[in-house]
Amino acid sequence: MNHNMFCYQCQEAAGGLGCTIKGVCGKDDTTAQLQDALVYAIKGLAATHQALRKQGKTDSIVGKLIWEGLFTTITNANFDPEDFISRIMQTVSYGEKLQKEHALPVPEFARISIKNEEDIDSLKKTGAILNEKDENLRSLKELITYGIKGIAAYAYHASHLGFEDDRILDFVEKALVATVQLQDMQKLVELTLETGKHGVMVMELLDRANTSSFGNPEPTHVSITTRNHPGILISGHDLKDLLELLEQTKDTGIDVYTHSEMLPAHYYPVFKKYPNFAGNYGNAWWKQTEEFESFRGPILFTTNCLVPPKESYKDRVYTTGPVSYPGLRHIPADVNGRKDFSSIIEHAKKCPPPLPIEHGEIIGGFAHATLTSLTETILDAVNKGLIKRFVVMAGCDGRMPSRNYYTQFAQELPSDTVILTAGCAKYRYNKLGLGDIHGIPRVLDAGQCNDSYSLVAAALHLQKTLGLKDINDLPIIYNIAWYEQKAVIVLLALLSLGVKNIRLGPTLPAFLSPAVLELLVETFGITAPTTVEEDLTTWGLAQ
Ligand code: SF4
Ligand code: SF3
Repeated sequence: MNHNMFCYQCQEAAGGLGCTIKGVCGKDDTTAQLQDALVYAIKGLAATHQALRKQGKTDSIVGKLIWEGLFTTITNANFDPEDFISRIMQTVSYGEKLQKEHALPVPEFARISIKNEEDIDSLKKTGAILNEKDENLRSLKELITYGIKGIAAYAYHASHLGFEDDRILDFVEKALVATVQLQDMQKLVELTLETGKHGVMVMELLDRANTSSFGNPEPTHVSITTRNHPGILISGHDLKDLLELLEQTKDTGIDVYTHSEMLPAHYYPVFKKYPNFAGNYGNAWWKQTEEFESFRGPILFTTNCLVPPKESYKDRVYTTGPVSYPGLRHIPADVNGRKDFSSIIEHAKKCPPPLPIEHGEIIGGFAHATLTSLTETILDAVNKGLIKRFVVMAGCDGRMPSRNYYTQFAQELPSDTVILTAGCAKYRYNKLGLGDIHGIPRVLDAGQCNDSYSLVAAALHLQKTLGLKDINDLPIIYNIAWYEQKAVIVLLALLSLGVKNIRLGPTLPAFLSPAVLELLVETFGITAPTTVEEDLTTWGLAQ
């Protein structure tokens, strides 16, 4: 079959198979093909850097090109064909320069050269996912590539804060090359687990970067009401961008609100110092087309998830970093990495204050430091039979109606269960008022999707404290929601830590071929959720 495009990297892949005409996310075929071309060019650069490493040298620009380049190809980050063309040119020419300067012997696939539009067209064809005809090899290669996109996003944030680990980059380069060269199922399976291990490493690195820059998250009540000044809404995951925005707005009379995955910023001590850090506005990413209209002020996207904007508020949306969309204004970093947000601030001054859509507050800030400090209280509650089970419901949210499952599941859990969450999945149940158990909230939010690692770190601590042999012996079950590729690396990280019997939904990834899925079911017990009643019964939680 001839396709204009083929993409099956996210949970909303058309028909549960793949988007072939236009993405459900709004990505058009040209952008999809350019993303494939960029990923392929990055694989070539990875091979080039591996050759340089063999000469005992490294190049500091390569990591930046790999991390940011792959990040732009994550679902809902970048919809801008012009931006992709310039990234492809930059990646290819940097590879060529290194190859020439160091006379590097690189594999044939890494000898890419772009002189005109035809060369870009031919790279689009070479990079097309369906070029790998064997569906199982393709499945594993894409599983690894998507996991690496997740690693790239987290490594990008860590390096933004000055934290890097060359072991992660070295592995990623090798794995990217393997996705082009390797045709061995068993080796690709091993590489998938290795990818998960490096997912744990990168999340640890980012955790260190965040906590040393902004302090340890602490239990915090976050306002979801609005104030009476003009505001700027900041979305995405980049905490450094937020810090710069707060610094630049602090004496301007402009309030700053968080949106979606930026909510957990309120839990960090450093951001709390800003009186104009007003609260959180709205819900998970997919509701933005309704909620941005009533915000009435400018909105800054630092990373995914951007939904193609409506005309009614398009002129108020700004992008930065890996995010770009045709017609939206982009704030670049200067040579020192600093960003000038004055144009957004001036824009905000001309806007009316946001209209409230909700009232009250929500609580979060239960990352590993807090959870670890609560170990005794938690164990006491477990021993007294007040808490019977912890349910990890971390991950992403999405617009499919089937995700109501998660709201219903949370609602119907018995009152002696505690939900551990991270990522935007929490918006399905964090405003239900599920109460607390002797002061321990029944929804413990650790933070962003990358902070899912925090939940596992806390689980490992509990395992050690209780002297249990296996992490699966803890009274913890996993009912995880996924959407984009950062969730893929979170999943692979959990698997590499030995977590079994994860339910992954609302539907399993389209990129898992039947044989690869069977392998995951046999080895790790991964299944899709069924119905709330059936799943609660299976877990012995039906009331
Ligand atoms: Fe389709 Fe998801 Fe790919 Fe967008 S990212 S084109 S929705 S599979
Ligand atoms: Fe959400 Fe886009 Fe994944 Fe970071 S913001 S969890 S979907």
